[in-house]
Amino acid sequence: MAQRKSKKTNSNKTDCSRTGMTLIDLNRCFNEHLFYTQGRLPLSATLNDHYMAAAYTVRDRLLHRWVCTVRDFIREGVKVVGYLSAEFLLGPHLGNNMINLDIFDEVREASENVGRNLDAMLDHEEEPGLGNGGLGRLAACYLDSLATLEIPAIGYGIRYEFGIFDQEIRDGWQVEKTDKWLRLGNPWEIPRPEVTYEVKFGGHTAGYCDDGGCYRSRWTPDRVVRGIAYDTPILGYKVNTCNMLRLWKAEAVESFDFASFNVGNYYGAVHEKVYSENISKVLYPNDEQIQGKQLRLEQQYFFVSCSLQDMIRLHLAIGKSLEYFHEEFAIQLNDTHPSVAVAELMRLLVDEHHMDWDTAWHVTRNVFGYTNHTLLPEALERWPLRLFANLLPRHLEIIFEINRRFLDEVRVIYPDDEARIARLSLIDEQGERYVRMANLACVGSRAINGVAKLHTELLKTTVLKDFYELWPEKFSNKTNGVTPRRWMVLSNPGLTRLIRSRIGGGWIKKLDRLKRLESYAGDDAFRREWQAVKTGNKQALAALILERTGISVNPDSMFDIQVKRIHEYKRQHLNVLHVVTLYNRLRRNPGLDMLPRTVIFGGKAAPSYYMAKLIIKLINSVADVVNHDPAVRNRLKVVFFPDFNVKSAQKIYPAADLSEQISTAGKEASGTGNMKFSMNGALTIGTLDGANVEIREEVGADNFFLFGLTAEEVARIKSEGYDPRSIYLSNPDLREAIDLIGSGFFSRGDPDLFKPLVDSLLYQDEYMLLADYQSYVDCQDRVSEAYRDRDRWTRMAILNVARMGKFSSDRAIREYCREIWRVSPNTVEMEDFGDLVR
Ligand code: 4GP
Repeated sequence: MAQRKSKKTNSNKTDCSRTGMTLIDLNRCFNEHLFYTQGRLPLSATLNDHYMAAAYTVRDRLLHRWVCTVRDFIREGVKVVGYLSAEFLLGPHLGNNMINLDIFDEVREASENVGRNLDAMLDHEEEPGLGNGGLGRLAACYLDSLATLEIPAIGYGIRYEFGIFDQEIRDGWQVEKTDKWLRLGNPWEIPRPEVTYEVKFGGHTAGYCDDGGCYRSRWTPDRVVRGIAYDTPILGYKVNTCNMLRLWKAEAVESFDFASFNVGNYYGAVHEKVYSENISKVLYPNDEQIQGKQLRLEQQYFFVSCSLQDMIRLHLAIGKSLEYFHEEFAIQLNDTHPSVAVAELMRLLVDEHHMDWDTAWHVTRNVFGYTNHTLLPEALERWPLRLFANLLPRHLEIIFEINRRFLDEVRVIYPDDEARIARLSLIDEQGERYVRMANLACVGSRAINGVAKLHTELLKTTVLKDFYELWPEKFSNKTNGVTPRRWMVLSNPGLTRLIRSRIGGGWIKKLDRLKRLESYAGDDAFRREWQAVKTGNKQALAALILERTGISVNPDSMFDIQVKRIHEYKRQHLNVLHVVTLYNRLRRNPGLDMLPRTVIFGGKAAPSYYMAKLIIKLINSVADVVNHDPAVRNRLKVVFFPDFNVKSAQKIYPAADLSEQISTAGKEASGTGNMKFSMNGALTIGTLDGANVEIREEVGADNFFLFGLTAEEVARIKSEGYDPRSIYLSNPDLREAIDLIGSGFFSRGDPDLFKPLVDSLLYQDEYMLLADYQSYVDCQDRVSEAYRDRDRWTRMAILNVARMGKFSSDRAIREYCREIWRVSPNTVEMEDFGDLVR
């Protein structure tokens, strides 16, 4: 055993409890942490003590690799990726790190040796929910792939004290609860009180002449906040590269205002502390109400400024001049949230490091890349000019100067095209003036990308059309991907074992190798084993559903699942219309031979998004009626799984038979849940939207249930005048479903409850549910038909998994590295630090 383990890693020591990888080392380390870190004897240790001891045991191994990685950062002078993101939706660390260290079985044994079940410990971990959904989870997958591909990288973000709210369901409604993820401590982070930067806000600017006679601007702020670094190690899969995620916590520069304190004003004295700490207090749910929230802009500027100051410090530490900053760092802007970085880097270079404007602009324009994640107009950030000027007066001056120079260039290319110039301007001047963050990101970056082929094409022809016409060479597509480590190996151990038994484990790093599974699709024995794995996963989910909701579901029914944020464009209510249609069929014909289905929903609604919350209430109301109607006889069950997050997602994706990806074509930028479902052997029912298009291309049209209008058709019908009411009037099944909802049947006789939803469908139907209804229902009938032939279904599922290679985040990161960041891997050699680590 010891022999085998020492081969697995570069750490060939077998006698070191802090770095060794044998069961003996791990056992010893675990007990030491229980005793010396938690201060417990095994007999008195709680589940939390055991979890902490396991976490520290694993963390010791990460830190060993981290130290070696950092040593290379400095020694090699390698180019580093700085990934700036306001969100990192990491999910629990323990299991993932055990997978990446390849010590899962050993830690399981070590925990059993102290009488603790590993699953209970994994379950105990609070996940850092530092993100809303897709964009934040993508950032987490990308960190995993960067480390796995041995690319030196630092993720930069905010250490929110409260992450995305916890969702409870009360009387069918969503209720938001504060996410207190730090309550029991966080063993995965290392505070760095010595790595701090000051961030200024407000005040005014004044011009002055420096010693060399140069005109400069001096910013006198009215408030200064300190950012403190908290580092989380991010280890790659079976490599020694351990990158870091550096999150900033805001603190007051002086915790107490002694002047106030001395005159007895205690509350006045702590005011600044409380005020400053607010900045990293809470993650904003991505809500329409965000626009105009000063604290949100403060958060963005706060983490961007700390991160850029940190990168500049690291750059100067290796003895290089700042003129070469863009050769040592590639900085990615994860959406527009960090795009104030363009102005801040200019400020740091010009004002603080006294670089001339042109050189600074050259560096800035060459260091940034910008990823756009959404076409929804309400999500395109813009800040009222007044608010921006009050908070960041110097940055506004810089933005004006960038804009002046930029528009001069544009005028040369498009003389007299004032309309185009107005559209390209960094400042929106129609009515109240705004700073347009997407425009700032485009002007300040050397590369701009969308996140799926269709999305990138739509970017070029709609929201960023003018920029595309100006700089076509800056644009490229980088279709999203997800990490198979978390989303297959960790979430679906049964499937992983089965796949390994046939084609080995090479696919975990080279997902294309799953192709080799294709030849097993026709193998009876393999298909049976495959079905057994799926059934096991469904039984586990059924148990969890019972525990969380009290609803008992039948694992032999088809698990038809839609989990994602609740939004009208994602059309959870189209799924509900299908459920009601099935229910109507059963009411009409109680003896109907219907394929039993369990329709499972999950997802959070932004707290101020009324329609999304009403959709949750509708799902629960329909569930209540359908699940209790004896006439249904368990042929249809509806579940709303509360508090969908990374942890529960790991149990949900592997249990799905059918994946619902039913957004209005042209609205979902990419989607990544669609990839996770498919990798776990679910078949997709979907529209030609986002990455669905490419998933279908890969798995083959025969293995994908397609329905609905295309993005082009959506646009055309809209422009010709869309009339949802005429569809309602001409389709009896649709009318029956909508009328049943409108009648109060699902709302204890109250016809008003769902009226806003019904009216919005009948009179606007912005997301064209009615136009796609019949096509969706027909497609669902084909799904049921296909599922009845279990062998055929399983064959299709195997082919789906076999052909998902493209959707590994490793592929996506390789493309970013090659085409945007121009960085290459650096193999980290382990070093035995002698007595230092014994
Ligand atoms: C999401 C997009 O809605 C989703 O389609 C995409 O897969 C994901 O980003 C990652 O690229 N956008 C957001 C957001 O999460 O906040 O805009």
